Amino acid sequence: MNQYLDIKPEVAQALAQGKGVVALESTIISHGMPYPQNVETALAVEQIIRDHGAVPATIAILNGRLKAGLTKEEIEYLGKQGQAVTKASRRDLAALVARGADGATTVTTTMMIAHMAGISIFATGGIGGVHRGAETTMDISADLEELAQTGVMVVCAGAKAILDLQLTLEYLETHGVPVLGYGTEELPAFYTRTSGLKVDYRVDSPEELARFWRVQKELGLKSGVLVTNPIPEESSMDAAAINAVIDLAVAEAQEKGIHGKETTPFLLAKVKEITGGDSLDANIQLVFHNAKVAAQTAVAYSKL
Ligand code: PSU
Ligand code: MN
Repeated sequence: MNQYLDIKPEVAQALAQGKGVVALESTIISHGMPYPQNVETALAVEQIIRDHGAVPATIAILNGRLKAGLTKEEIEYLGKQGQAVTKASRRDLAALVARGADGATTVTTTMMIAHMAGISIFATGGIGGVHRGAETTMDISADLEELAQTGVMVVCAGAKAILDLQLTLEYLETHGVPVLGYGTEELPAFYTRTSGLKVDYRVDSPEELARFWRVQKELGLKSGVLVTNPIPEESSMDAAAINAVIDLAVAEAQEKGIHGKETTPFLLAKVKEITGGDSLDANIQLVFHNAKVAAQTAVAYSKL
């Protein structure tokens, strides 16, 4: 057992009994949504996972401890802190632990801590990827590297078009990360159900996802798997409208010379600022949908 890791008793018990457990990230709470919707969403997501027979484990770093499973109060704390909490990627982990500091975990660090705890299925909203213009900026999210090397299944709604989705798929292909479409052959683009790009394989049920995951593990493949689950039709946004907003946000980030770890939070905040409540609502609904699919898959996986 990792000496820096605390597994919440409820989560530890579920793991010991071979029950389905679903990991959840905390950057989506601190940096992804405003208070109090962030806390309400995080708690509702945990409830959805329970309603589908699995146990949620929201992941973060608190007082230098790697936490697999948070209390309601801890989720509330992170939500209120918001952007004041360090956005913790792989390179931040040792520094935060050594200093006894707090960190909100991205997809990368959530995968790392989930894997340490023995949790292999994780639900979120969108992942990081290859940014537009990465051929000169070299801005590629550490999330892709983590998918290449850490055996966790990540259920998301694809990635936002703040990224170059085609290059993101190329990168995942190079690193041998399977990209699955849940009930679709097309890569969803977070706010919209389609992107015009194809996923590697279409999968139509939690049982099929669970079998795929079981075989990936039994083959000794160490990488993760990306499951892309389209936003529910009734919550999806108009592609032309949202893409116009994203173009504006990307242009402003370039003008202002935003770079490094600030880029993604800047773009997300800009899109939210321009679109107001609509994009937030879509964001919440797609996370709920991903939580449901991940919980069903975790339960199916626990029965194999
Ligand atoms: N994309 C979103 N919402 C998010 C993030 C990305 O649509 O909340 C967050 C996730 O935590 C993701 C991180 O892991 O941003 C990626 O940041 P970067 O691009 O700096 O690697
Ligand atoms: Mn980056």
